[in-house]
Amino acid sequence: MGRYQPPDALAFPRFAGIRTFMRLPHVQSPEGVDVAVVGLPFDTGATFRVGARFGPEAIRSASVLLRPYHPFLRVNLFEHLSVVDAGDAPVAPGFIEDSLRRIAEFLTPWAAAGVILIGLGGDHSVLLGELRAVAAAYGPVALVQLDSHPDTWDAYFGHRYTHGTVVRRAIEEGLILPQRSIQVGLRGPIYGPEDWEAARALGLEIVTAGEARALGLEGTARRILQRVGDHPAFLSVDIDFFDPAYAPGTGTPEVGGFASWEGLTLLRGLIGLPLVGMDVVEVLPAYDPAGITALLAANVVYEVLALLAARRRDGLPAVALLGARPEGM
Ligand SMILES: [Mn+2]
Repeated sequence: MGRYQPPDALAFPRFAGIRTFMRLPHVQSPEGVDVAVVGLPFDTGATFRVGARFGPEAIRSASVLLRPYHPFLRVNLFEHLSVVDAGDAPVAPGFIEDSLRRIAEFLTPWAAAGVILIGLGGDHSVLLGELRAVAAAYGPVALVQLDSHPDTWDAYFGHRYTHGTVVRRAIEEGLILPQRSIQVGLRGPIYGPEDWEAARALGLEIVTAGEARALGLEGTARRILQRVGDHPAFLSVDIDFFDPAYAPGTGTPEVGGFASWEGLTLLRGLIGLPLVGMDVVEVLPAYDPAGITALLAANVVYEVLALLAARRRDGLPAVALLGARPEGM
């Protein structure tokens, strides 16, 4: 079993204990850790509703319901992985560029130690902080983005750092490789065709929600796996990928999205993806009175932990850090 894992829920019930993610140990050093869950409680990069700063707290609270075995991938998460909750990254509320720097600084030693990062947002702008830390460790990564929006605007009200510009900034900073990256789930009213054309012009592959439905969940998963190949990948799940009927608690909801089971099934299809990090962002508890959005977000993380555990179980190697990889990878 992994060095760090949750307490046995049949000896100490799930509703008891301190609310870390899945009641994992709160550990602040990367030694002996395979995967670290980190809260990113920043939300003033949002262009519409704010309040996602309370997302990590809500996701942690919902996550205690999760159990350790994944019946479809037939894997016990903690038999293969040592997982911790590293707490929250420090942020400066209202000051996005400073917060992104603080997030990157907080995450850098974890990424540099080869720990796989799982970020709990926070609005989508936090992705830039995560990618700075991850790219410093692995070089530019393949971004797999499940989202109803491409987040590739150049500016919003003349400002370059918001949750709607984060992917363009990441490309400009050389943190992701557009030719290995893919965005799935785009839909909804947009300001003009340029909103999506800009993402394609940056070299990203786009699979709109309609195209994903036509491809089917398996076909869409195959497209993602083909696009990434064996390149180190970061998976970013904006909870607005899901239909607001399933995820109402979010900043910029778009109807016509995916059901919970569709998204979870798509994630399961990504088995083998060489992940070095992931996040689930834009969970806004104030608009989530029944807690279903936070519960879904916790289950998204569970699916990814299962993918990581299955990769270990199947004997696939950990993704090598930058200095340890042959050139060109
Ligand atoms: Mn987004």
